Order: sequence, then structure tokens, then C-alpha cells
Amino acid sequence: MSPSVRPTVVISGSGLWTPDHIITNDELVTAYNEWAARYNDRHAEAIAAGEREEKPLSSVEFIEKASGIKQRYAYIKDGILDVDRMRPAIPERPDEALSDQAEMAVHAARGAMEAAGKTAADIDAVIVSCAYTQRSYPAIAIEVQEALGIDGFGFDMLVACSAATFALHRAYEMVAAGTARCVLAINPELTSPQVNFCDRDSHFIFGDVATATIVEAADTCAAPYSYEILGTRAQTKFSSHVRSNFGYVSRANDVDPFGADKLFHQNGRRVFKEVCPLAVQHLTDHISRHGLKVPDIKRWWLHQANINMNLHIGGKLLGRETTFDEAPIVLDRYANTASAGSLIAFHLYHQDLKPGDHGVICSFGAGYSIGSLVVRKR
Ligand code: CO8
Repeated sequence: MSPSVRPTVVISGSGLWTPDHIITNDELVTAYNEWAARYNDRHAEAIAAGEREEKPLSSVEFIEKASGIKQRYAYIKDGILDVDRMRPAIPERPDEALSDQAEMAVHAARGAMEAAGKTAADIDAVIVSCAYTQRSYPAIAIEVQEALGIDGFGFDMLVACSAATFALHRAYEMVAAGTARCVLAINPELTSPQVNFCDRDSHFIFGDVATATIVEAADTCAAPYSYEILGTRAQTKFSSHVRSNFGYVSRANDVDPFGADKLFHQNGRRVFKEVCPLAVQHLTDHISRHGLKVPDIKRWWLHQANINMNLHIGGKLLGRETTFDEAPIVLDRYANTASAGSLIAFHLYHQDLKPGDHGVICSFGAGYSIGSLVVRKR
């Protein structure tokens, strides 16, 4: 298809589902410190003999200074602060019931459909894209498709931090190619089951949430707020500095499928140092492909992992500190929500832009993976 006959592709609606339960830093640190004290008591002799390492204590001050995170939402709070458990207690559902992630996805999807003025009959494809899916098959997307009564097709995608932006890239391409009229991309980020709440380096980082986005051709769009997608850019570079070894092969490896390396773990310092310059270069290159310069961008909806990371990237781009208006921060309330962070920022802070204003949605993190979309308010 020649570019001249490609339809204009737009984002016409977004949805956000936030769990009912909040965990503050104070609650989290109290539980962890109690767990660590008990661990150290239990292993006092081995620690004194140098056979085991003492568990260091966590602190609210460190968390807020190092990350900017003040609280996070939990899909199920029960169990996370229980010193004898230190993980959420999520009851297993029967095969006949909607799965947890499908339920989260349906909530967010309904919000996006309402914002875009779409019914199930308007949608041709469902993508569920996030850091983990709770099972391998059938795809969560097909379950969501069934729950919402959508014909067509659905599939799941995993790209860690960039799952949401990469799914929007696929949605854009499908609409541009004419293989779907309208695509629903959803990110049910159920991160809490994979957080090691016994690790002070990472116990505070993640929160649960679901976001959803409608992508369609401009000529079917009747939404009050919509954004033309001018272009997409994806970039990956292999790194093990953010990693989870959880997977179906553990059974054959004869190892503990829930060992510490099977949960989220990272070298945060390295990630910070290596990802920031990649993201700055990526963003600069992407906007320049569209003839845009940094001052032409009204809003940067950036990945939400760490406030210092966003301030650093914003500072490198603008040559000065970014304002909240230029690069909104949501991680203080939501923490790192894996791929959903930039879309939470977009969802909460997009309606005030004026027609013709440019913005950039961008994710960066595990993989490493960086994904961006340059958009223009219609
Ligand atoms: N309380 C007190 N002290 C602490 C704590 C704590 N909770 N944690 C660490 N410390 C200590 C460290 O042990 C260290 O002590 P010492 O100097 O004695 O060794 C000291 O504080 C400094 O530690 P760091 O150097 O690690 O501190 P940083 O300033 O680098 O901050 C961060 C740590 C906040 C992790 C920071 O490095 C960061 O955010 N980096 C970027 C990480 C990032 O963006 N990662 C991408 C995340 S991946 C993603 O977004 C999606 C993945 C898939 C989803 C997974 C879902 C579960």
C-alpha cells in the first residue's frame, strides 16, 4: 500500500482501572523490617559465623528519595504485609470464572471504549500486552474478547516495560494496513505476585493497575479527544540487569520455580545509567524524523519507574528541569506499573492540550526496550 492511501490513525480513547487497595511506604517498610528482624534472629548464629548475610533494614526516607514513590495500589492487599507470608493471597479461580487479569483488563477496556464512543461491534482486534500473563493459554486477550462480545481476533504480547507502547505500535500498523478498523490494546499489569517483598532493594518498586487504549482510523473517530499518531519507534538492546527467570522450564530444570531469581530483580544503578542515555537519544531521533524539535513537544508522557530518571531525561532533553505540565509524574501515587506508567500519565493528562499540540508517549526499561509514539492533538 502506498503511504498516500494509508488511513490517518488515531488514539481515540483511553481507560484506567485502579485497584481498591493502597499500600503506603510506611506499611511496606514496617512489614519488611519486622520480617528482616525475625530472619536475623532466626539465623543469628549463622550470621555471627559469617555463614549468612544479615538482612538490612528498609526505610521510607530512602524509598522516597531514591525513587519518588510514596504508595502503590495492590490488586489484593491480603498477604503482602503478613510477615509470615510476604506475598499477596490471591485465591485461584475455577476455569469457568473470568481470570484475574482478564477482569482487570475488562474494567480498563470499558473505560477506553466509553471514551472513544465504541461498542464491541466496532472493534476488530484485542491485544493484551503486559509484563506477565497469568497463564500461557488460552490467551488472556481471547478471554477478554469473549467477555466483551468482540468478534475478530485477540492475542497476548510480553515486552516487559515496553509492552504497552509496543502493543500500540502493532495496533497502529494493523489500522494503517487495513487489517483491522479498530484495535483495543490493554495492559493489565498485575505485578505484585512477582515482587520479592523480602528484598529491600526492590520491595517498594511496583504497583498493580490496568490501562487500555483504542486505536482506529480517523474517518471512524467520533471521540471528543483524539490524537493522530504521526509515527512509532521501537528499540531493543539485550540486558540481564532487569530480569525474571520465572518460566515453564523450571519444572524440567528441577529448581525451585519460586526462588529469588525467578522473581523481579535488577541492578537498579546500572539500569538507570544505561537506559537514560538510550532514552534521550531515542526520543531526540524520533521527534526529528517528524521534523520536530524538543521545544515543539508540549507534553512528554514518560515511563514511570523513578522520578530521578524522568527528571534526568527531561533535563537532558530540555537543558533545564522539566515542569509537571511538560512531563507529568504519576509514579508517586502508582509506583512503577511496568508498561502501564506512560499510559496512566497520558490518560490523566491529555485533555488540556490544544489542537495541533504535539506530544510523545515513551516507555523504557527491561529488555532493554524503548518504545515511543509521536502524536498530535486533533
Ligand atoms: N531502604 C534503605 N536502603 C536501601 C534500600 C531500602 N529499601 N534499598 C537499597 N538500599 C541501599 C542499597 O543497599 C545501597 O546501600 P550501599 O550503598 O550500602 O550498597 C544504597 O541504599 C543505595 O542503593 P542503590 O544504589 O541501589 O540506590 P539508587 O539510588 O540507585 O536507587 C533504585 C535504587 C530506586 C532501584 C534506582 O536505581 C532505580 O530506580 N533505577 C532504575 C531502575 C529501573 O528503571 N528499572 C526498570 C524497572 S523494570 C520495569 O519497569 C518493568 C519490568 C517488568 C515488571 C516487573 C513486575 C514485578
